[in-house]
Amino acid sequence: MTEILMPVRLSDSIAATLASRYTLHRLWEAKDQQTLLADIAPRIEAIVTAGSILASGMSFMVDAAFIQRFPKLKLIANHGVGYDTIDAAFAATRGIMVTNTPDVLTEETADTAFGLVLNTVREFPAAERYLRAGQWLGGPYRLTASLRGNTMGILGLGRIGKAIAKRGEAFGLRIAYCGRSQQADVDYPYYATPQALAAACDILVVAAPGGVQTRNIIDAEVLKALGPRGFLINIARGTLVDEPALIAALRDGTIAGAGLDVFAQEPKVPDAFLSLDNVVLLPHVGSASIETRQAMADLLIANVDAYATGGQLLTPVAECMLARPPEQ
Ligand code: 8YV
Repeated sequence: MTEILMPVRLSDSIAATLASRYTLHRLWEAKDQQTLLADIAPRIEAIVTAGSILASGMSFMVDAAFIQRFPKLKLIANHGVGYDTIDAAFAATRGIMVTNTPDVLTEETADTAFGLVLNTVREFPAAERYLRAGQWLGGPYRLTASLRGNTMGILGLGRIGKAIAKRGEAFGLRIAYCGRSQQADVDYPYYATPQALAAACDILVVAAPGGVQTRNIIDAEVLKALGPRGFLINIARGTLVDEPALIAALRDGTIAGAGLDVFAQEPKVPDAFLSLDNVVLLPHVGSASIETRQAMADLLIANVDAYATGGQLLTPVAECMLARPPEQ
């Protein structure tokens, strides 16, 4: 029977389904993880993991050194669209396929992004705190910025970025974007750098993949370009934002506010954010609805089943598509 390693805890129903079909090893439960790994590594054919951990805390890196411990490894199935914790390029060179869960979470994540936009610009969470604290009795909540007529800059105009853009248009925002390259079939104005995009927009939404290539690309210079009436929204990965620079920019008014669903070291959130009023903070709930998480789980399991039955993987990541030998 196919042996699968689950290094981190995913939902209990994912583990139960996999355990009913395969031999599943739950690494996070082992008292001595190294001994378990040494024992099972020669037999493991698939690793099932997640970019950001649902229940057990810190991220688990499926890097080159880890991958090399498994001589029979053929599949790394990721729960989530972002797979920055997996060295997919290295896996591809070894003929190991990596799958993720795109599309099924696009609309949910875009909804979350737009919820953050509204909450950040119109200050709804702060206004609610004001009401609950009984302060309304002393006078109305202060007036906020408005959405309409502003420009929303999207860093990373992929599937999720485009779904956010669609929502932005419905709310009367102009859209602009920045990405690795200009897209021929997209009419929105394109900016070649995050700084140029920040200078041209009022609300900068980060929707690009994490990983070494995008680490800290939202730095002090980008925040300065966004300016004192600008807002930063991040629903991608915390690693794209230089957090100390963002904290400084929120403190000294370099930007007006921020809405964050993701952080550099989840689930740890820098204390400085908690004491700031001009930032809205969410605990990485971008895709976290019952329906969407079920769809993600179904797709993850379908990829594992496809591998185990010799079928075609549903959603291999780009690195593996390129490395795949031509079809016979
Ligand atoms: C999940 C995500 O929180 O898809 C992603 O990349 O960040 C989220 O949908 C995460 O992957 C949970 O496993």
